[in-house]
Amino acid sequence: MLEHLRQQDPEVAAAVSAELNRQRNGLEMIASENAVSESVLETLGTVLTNKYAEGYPAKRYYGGNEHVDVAETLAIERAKHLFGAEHANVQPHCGSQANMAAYFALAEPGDKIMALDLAHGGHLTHGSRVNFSGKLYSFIPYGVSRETETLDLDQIRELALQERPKIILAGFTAYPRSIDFAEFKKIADEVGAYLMVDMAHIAGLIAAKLHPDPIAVADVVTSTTHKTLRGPRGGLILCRTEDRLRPNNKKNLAQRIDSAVFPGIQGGPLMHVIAAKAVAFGEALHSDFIKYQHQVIANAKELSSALIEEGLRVVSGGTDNHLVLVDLTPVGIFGQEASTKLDNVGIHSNKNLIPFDERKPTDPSGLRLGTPVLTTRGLCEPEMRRVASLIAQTLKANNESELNRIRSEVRQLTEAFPLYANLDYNHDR
Ligand code: DSN
Repeated sequence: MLEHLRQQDPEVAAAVSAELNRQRNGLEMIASENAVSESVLETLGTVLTNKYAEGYPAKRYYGGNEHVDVAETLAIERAKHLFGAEHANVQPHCGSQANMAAYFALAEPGDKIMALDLAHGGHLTHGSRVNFSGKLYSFIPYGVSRETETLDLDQIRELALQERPKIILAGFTAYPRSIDFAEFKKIADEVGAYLMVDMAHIAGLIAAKLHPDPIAVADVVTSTTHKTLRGPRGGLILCRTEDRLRPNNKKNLAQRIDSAVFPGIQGGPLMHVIAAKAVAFGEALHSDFIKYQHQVIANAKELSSALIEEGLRVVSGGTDNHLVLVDLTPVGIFGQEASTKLDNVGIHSNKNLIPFDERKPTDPSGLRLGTPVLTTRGLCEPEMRRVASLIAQTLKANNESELNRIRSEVRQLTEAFPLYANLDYNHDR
């Protein structure tokens, strides 16, 4: 494979091949990553990348779109079916653009939006001052309770009553507990706000009906397609057709979302990615996908319990989803050193702020660990215990021979659960 690339551009080919080896030989525990199927990979490398298709199926600005229209319509229909949504826009290039389009459709610059503080598990596009969201809108951050480290819906309600935001945003990047979207909806209704949900991290769990459903209650749901959903890197927006708060608006909600994406933010959609989204949504409609998501959660729970037994503190005492947020303080090490040490033995994670962290984001007190990729490779609960032990040993290790031994145990585990066994980027097939 890659025969043309290897001949024409050996430097790029070498980087691609080295990345395949890195993914194969390491334990990928970044909670927002996954490993797509070979069908998704194949679709990404097709001639659909050549096509300009500004507009939407059957309403394009260029000719020759009859085949990409089929791919985009499949993606839209499968997304709607998978999530029970009235309307789907599959064009956002990424989650940030999905969120930007949702804000543009629901609010005006300067309007108030309530969202979880980044330091408590929110996202950059949920109002960070260095992001477009924080520059264009007036974000009111809410937090988790200091005692339980979980959302305090009473406090959120009080804040909403006081601030009367245009949008209440739920859905987070480092929150290990399930989210009661129906309660958020009650608060939104009480204050006359739109409810927006960013389900990027938990979209796969929602598709498998293993997490409370936001689609039934929210006005707009944004997502990425590459996390637990296990599709290509990209964004997705689901929404109601009608605007329940402003039914007399000239354009309905679905139309406003579509025009916010194109021509509002983006030009030509990435048709190879949209076709790959269709493939991934098709895979997610299969019963195997539900089994996979069950195992993702079971693995995260096992990992969490085993890490606690190893002496680490787990934020909120456990997990309901695919991720575990670890407080490293009990082992006397911080996020930067911990993630570097783990990278060196082949366990990839990310340093993360924990709620009420007194340290800075570049070297916080926590580590975020996720199970989507390991579960895709076939690791189950017994292996989670072994992984937890390897993590704890690495964090406590203080000499190179110990780290070498751990590195070789990681390698044994990755060889027992191969990834992309049929891909060979170094030889012709
Ligand atoms: N950067 C992603 C994450 O890791 O959670 C969110 O966009």
